[in-house]
Amino acid sequence: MGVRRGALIVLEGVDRAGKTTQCKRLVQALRDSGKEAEMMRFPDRTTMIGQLISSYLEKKSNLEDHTVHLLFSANRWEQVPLMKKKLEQGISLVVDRYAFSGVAFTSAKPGFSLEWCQNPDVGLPKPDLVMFLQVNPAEVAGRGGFGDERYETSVFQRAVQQKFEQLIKDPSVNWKVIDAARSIEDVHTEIKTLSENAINIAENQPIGELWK
Ligand code: NYM
Repeated sequence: MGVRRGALIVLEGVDRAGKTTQCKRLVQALRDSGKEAEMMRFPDRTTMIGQLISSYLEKKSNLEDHTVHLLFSANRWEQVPLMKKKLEQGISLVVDRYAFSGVAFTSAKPGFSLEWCQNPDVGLPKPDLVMFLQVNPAEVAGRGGFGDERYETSVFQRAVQQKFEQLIKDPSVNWKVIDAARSIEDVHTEIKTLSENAINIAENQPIGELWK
């Protein structure tokens, strides 16, 4: 038998929910227990498409709303060959944001349906597990203020939160809602347990296609 594939594990949530901290902790914990794991993040600001996105987020340039949505999607698609290669080599990928952020952020703008926003990402490698780090704005107020990037206002983040709540209802995706208002350690323990289970199950399954 060939190598057992790695699992595609995604962390999602509004800004300041603790995704990046938890992704790093999870990769370290998986490695400590002898599993191969790597972190990825979207947007990946290092590519040419990623640089266009980064300049938009930093408000150094303006892009039309549909256009930037498609760039975020293209920024995922350009990593697909590498993602598949790593998964097939048995490396689990821990991903900080994925297509769900793409849909939640664009559909929070006026005039965008969930369906239109999902379409460009249909067929991406399907995550084996998507953990939604749930916080309410009052609970994270003590985590420091928003930065200066686009979308970093409490009004917009509330709209994004509502869109995530709609996406979580989709039973074709393996969503787990995590209470991220707890301590970093408690949240980590739950995420680690869920991820280890997902890795064990994914080993024997083909990589799925998202929203297809
Ligand atoms: N974002 C992220 C989108 O609008 N669409 C997407 O597809 C993705 C992946 O980019 N506010 C938004 C959410 C964030 C911003 O993310 C940058 P980060 O994790 O702060 O670098």
